[in-house]
Amino acid sequence: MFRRLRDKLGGPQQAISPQLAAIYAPKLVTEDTWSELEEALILADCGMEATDALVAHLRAEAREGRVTSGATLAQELWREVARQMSPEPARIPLGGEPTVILVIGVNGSGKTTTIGKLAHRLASLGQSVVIGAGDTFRAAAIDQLAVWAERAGAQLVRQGPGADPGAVTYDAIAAGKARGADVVLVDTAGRLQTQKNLMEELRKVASVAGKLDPESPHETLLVLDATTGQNGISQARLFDEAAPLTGVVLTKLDGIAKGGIVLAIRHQLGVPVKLVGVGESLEDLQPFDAEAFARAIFAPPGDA
Ligand SMILES: Nc1nc2c(ncn2[C@@H]2O[C@H](COP(=O)(O)OP(=O)(O)OP(=O)(O)O)[C@@H](O)[C@H]2O)c(=O)[nH]1
Ligand SMILES: [Mg+2]
Repeated sequence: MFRRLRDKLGGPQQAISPQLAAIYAPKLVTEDTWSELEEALILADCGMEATDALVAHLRAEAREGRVTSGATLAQELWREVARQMSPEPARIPLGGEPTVILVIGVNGSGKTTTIGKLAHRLASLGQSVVIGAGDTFRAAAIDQLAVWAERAGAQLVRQGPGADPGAVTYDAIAAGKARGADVVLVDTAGRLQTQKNLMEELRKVASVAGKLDPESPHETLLVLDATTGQNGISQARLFDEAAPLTGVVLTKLDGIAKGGIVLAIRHQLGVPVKLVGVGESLEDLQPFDAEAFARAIFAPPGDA
């Protein structure tokens, strides 16, 4: 993933932000370095809490004489990010009969694309996949999913536009059970975390998913656009209230040298990143690798 992400970012020199690059350049770490670092981390969407924790850690390292130059600072920074991001492996266990994965998030974050890529990935691992077209809001959404399902060789369970998303979810899980599928992926309509009635609808979808199997949904993945910024925290918090999250999928990581938002989410909500999207094609979904992520976003180019 690291190489692909770096490639996608258009070359190693563009992988980290110019602000971080400037801090890594000087030979000596001075008092100014800390405020510059703080600013660079905020600009990378790390959020105040994670930023404070990182800066405090690095200052302590400096006091111990382990961080003296821009180069040692860079090393310590990306390694600490990797450490913070990897307390547990980001797995999606596939033990359910079938394993039900609910995919949620705001409009345009990449839910449907992620489902297509995930179906493809699972199918290539020999898993049989059913996809539930739970975004019944627009006819085009169902058609878009049908294209992805066909490409991935997955079965699609759909109803007409305007159908009850809970009913589609129920049907998809029932079909998955009847057909002995390994995984059921449920797409949902995009919604703002502040739209109370739509969040209530999501709560219902999650509870309907539990009717055929109390363990279901086994996974509830919040799809988050890496360019979202600090609104991602509010998204994670409010979606989690409607349908308790088991993980985050960070999409569009190919577009920017940001992504610190996952650090903020990990720090403030304890939700792990499980997958990352690094492009629009079928192969562009990768399991989250804390070290690769930390290197790609925080390590200086020479450190690759
Ligand atoms: N560059 C890039 N684009 C992505 C990625 N994931 C999704 N996209 C693009 O983002 C746009 C929206 O993706 P969708 O999958 O339709 O998003 P959605 O969350 O299903 O949107 P709604 O159903 O309208 O809420 C599309 O143009 C995708 O190709 C990614 O990892 N990288
Ligand atoms: Mg969609």
